Amino acid sequence: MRRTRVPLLLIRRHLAQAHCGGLRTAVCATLVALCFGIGTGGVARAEQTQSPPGAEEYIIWPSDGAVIHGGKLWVRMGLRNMGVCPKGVALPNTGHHHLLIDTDLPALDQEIPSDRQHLHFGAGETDARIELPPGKHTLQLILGDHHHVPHVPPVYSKKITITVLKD
Ligand SMILES: [Cu+2]
Repeated sequence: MRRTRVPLLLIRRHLAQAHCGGLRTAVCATLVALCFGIGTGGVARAEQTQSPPGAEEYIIWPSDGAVIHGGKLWVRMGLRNMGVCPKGVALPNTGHHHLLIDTDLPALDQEIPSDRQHLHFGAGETDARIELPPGKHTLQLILGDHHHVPHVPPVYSKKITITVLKD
């Protein structure tokens, strides 16, 4: 199990399983796509999951430049032209959210780290309650596949900066 405890940051998570249900019929397509991928791509790429054209990951809330009083906030995670599925579910055009806090993008061809700066939402959550200490912080989202590896091409949001005020 790769999950790291994040007692300070993570208070509450919400599920969004509805996104996943309609995609189950596409399991056969996944297998076909994998077979084609292995035959046509390089080694590294063949093992990574493709993302569809137009896939877009974005932070709904907070907005860039937001000032948060007290440090507790909801992060709302948005995804266009793909679906959110729990970790381990290998359906086409799906993945799960990862929130990057005060860090740059991870390696795009490897499993996303799991620590206080790389939060995995492997149950398919699309929002999370976090708490940050006073100061400036950056937030960024990146989608990972069923193995927690970014897609090809990678699907990530803009990095935003927020300010937490102590009060
Ligand atoms: Cu993950």
